Amino acid sequence: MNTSGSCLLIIIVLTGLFVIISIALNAAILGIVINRFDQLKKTNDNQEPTTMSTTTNRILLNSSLVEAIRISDVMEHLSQLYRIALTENGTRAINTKGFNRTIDYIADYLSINTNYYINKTYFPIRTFQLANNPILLTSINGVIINRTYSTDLTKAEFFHIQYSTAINLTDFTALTVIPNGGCLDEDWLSANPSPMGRIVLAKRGLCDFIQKAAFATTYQAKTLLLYNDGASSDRNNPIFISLDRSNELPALFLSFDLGQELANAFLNSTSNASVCLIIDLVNIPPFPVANICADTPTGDITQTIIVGSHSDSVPDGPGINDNGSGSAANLALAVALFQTSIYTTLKYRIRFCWWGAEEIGLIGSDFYVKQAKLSTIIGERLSDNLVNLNFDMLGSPNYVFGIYNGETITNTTPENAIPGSIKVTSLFRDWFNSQKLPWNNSTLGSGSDYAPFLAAGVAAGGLLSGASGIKTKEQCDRYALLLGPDPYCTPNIAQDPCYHRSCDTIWNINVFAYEKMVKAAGYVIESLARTDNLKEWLYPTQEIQNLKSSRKNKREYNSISEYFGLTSV
Ligand SMILES: *[C@@H]1O[C@H](CO)[C@@H](O)[C@H](O)[C@H]1NC(C)=O
Ligand SMILES: *[C@@H]1O[C@H](CO)[C@@H](O)[C@H](O)[C@H]1NC(C)=O
Ligand SMILES: *[C@@H]1O[C@H](CO)[C@@H](O)[C@H](O)[C@H]1NC(C)=O
Ligand SMILES: *[C@@H]1O[C@H](CO)[C@@H](O)[C@H](O)[C@H]1NC(C)=O
Ligand SMILES: *[C@@H]1O[C@H](CO)[C@@H](O)[C@H](O)[C@H]1NC(C)=O
Ligand SMILES: *[C@@H]1O[C@H](CO)[C@@H](O)[C@H](O)[C@H]1NC(C)=O
Ligand SMILES: *[C@@H]1O[C@H](CO)[C@@H](O)[C@H](O)[C@H]1NC(C)=O
Ligand SMILES: *[C@@H]1O[C@H](CO)[C@@H](O)[C@H](O)[C@H]1NC(C)=O
Ligand SMILES: *[C@@H]1O[C@H](CO)[C@@H](O)[C@H](O)[C@H]1NC(C)=O
Ligand SMILES: *[C@@H]1O[C@H](CO)[C@@H](O)[C@H](O)[C@H]1NC(C)=O
Ligand SMILES: CC(=O)N[C@H]1CO[C@H](CO)[C@@H](O)[C@@H]1O
Ligand SMILES: [Zn+2]
Repeated sequence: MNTSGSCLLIIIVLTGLFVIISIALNAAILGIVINRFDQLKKTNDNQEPTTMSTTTNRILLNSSLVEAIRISDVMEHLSQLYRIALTENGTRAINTKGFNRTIDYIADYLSINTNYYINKTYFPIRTFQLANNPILLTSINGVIINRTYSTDLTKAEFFHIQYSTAINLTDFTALTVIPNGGCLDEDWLSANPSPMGRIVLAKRGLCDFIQKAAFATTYQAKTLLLYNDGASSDRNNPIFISLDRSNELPALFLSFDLGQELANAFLNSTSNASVCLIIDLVNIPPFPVANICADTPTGDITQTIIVGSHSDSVPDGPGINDNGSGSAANLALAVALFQTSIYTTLKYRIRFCWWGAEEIGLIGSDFYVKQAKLSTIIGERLSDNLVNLNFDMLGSPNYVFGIYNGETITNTTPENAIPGSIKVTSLFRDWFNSQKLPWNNSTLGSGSDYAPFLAAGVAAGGLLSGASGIKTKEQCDRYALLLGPDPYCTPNIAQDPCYHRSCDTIWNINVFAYEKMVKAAGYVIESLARTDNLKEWLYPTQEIQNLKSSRKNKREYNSISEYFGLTSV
């Protein structure tokens, strides 16, 4: 008997059934969701575009990419992402099979349907978990004290620091106090004895903790003890801080009193201060996460337009609007650009990227920017990246047509990035105005993968249809002026009530809004790519010079958390 033969038959039948069911499911989902919003597509042609601030007036009326992009293709990709989440325990979060299958789907689809260069880059993600409470013993003039660790920081003499590494130092080891808080090389060079191999003690202030840790690493300290500065009554207790995920030093945070006691003992030539400590962590090996980028094979590799979205969801849900909607749009745009051969006529390289691990802190895009800063390979250097467009959530059910506003860039952003970001903002506004569509400003802050680019001085822009922000009555009314009454516009609830929840499914997409957003994205990509001297347009030397002289000089940021100031000074 040929069991393998009958088994094969069953597999064929089952596969066939699955394909039929899949197609039917897709069609049903598409049909229902599209129908639901069809009735809303009644743009009033007599309506004048509202006076919504300045634009570039540079409309590319025959944008081929806008014409080529099909919302049905975008929805098909979104259905595939939803199906992946359904079969993988309802999530596409990093370190799950749902995430791996998401990036495989994107990479496979691109390699079958385009001739783009596809690059999957893995990077490790560290997690941090204490196995036991840390222990800190101090010895001052031979008096040994077991210091108090407590999650009640008003009682604690010291506290752990997130992303500290583990250490088991059971011999008393001498201290070196770093003068002036350790924010400059000269502080570390003048410290005596030299910090190398010793436990260093640095006071809060003058620069942020991540910078102090970076110096401690550079000067090869064994462990970093930070302590509060007592500058006011709320600066006595230890505080909870986080270092970079890439931090390689053991570190603890001490109260002002304890830090002061150790520092005084160190500075007193007749006395002696040393410590021993144990930081015991759960040993979770770093797990790999990937970014995928796909490059058009033509176009100047030293002038690249980066079109990004993130590929992961939160653990709690399938992440179809957040941020599957950005990923699916990005994929459909990439393939449409290829299939129409538009890419061959563009002067610049377009690089489509799907960043991993956005949801836990923009890790994938930050990794990309860090690598670019280090790279000397032509085409991979930071300077080869002209602009970043970010498409995160595009189909929020109670949507706004949100355009990242270059004027809202944080004042920690290097000046280089500012004029270009404002121009990109205008391009998006041009499109919405020309289509007689309303739009809203959205903050270009720290919420998504554009942030590492901005922090590195690369111009950025993009779209956001709304997350937990509330849609106002005024907004509904204002949108209705241009779009006609919308029965789905619900005032006083979130723009995406399913944001970061399990109900962020294929039903959570407003297809009408989604289509407009995807077309706006297509318009801006093509418009930028057809700009004659894009570099000069985005980085006008004189304007940047003027900005520089009018603002106080901004420094380079070593990490995204430093840029955001997550680690207070
Ligand atoms: C349409 O776009 C093409 C390609 O950019 C351009 O050469 C042509 O002049 C444009 N036509 C019109 C009518 O704008
Ligand atoms: C599925 O998710 C539930 C709840 O989030 C979790 O407890 C369970 O371990 C997950 N199962 C798998 C196979 O990942
Ligand atoms: C995802 O893929 C990576 C790389 O192939 C692999 O190391 C990892 O174990 C996979 N994760 C899961 C949860 O399957
Ligand atoms: C792939 O990306 C990595 C990281 O950005 C880069 O180092 C490498 O050169 C890229 N490879 C190709 C073939 O582009
Ligand atoms: C210090 O205190 C901790 C917690 O109270 C305790 O677990 C540890 O054994 C003590 N160590 C010494 C050397 O006394
Ligand atoms: C620390 O090292 C000592 C011996 O050097 C060992 O007895 C102890 O179990 C270690 N503790 C931890 C938490 O690893
Ligand atoms: C300080 O410690 C060193 C070694 O730990 C020791 O030799 C020295 O006598 C101590 N000095 C005082 C004043 O306790
Ligand atoms: C320095 O330490 C010695 C020995 O512990 C102590 O007697 C003296 O008061 C200390 N001096 C100062 C200025 O704290
Ligand atoms: C959004 O834009 C509309 C104009 O379309 C304006 O009336 C409304 O105040 C804006 N809402 C917010 C929250 O900015
Ligand atoms: C968007 O913000 C700009 C200022 O940056 C303002 O001039 C404009 O009126 C705002 N537009 C809307 C629709 O809120
Ligand atoms: C831009 C946006 O809102 N999208 C969400 C996608 O995921 C990131 C992480 O949650 C959120 O911060 C963004 O808000
Ligand atoms: Zn999210």
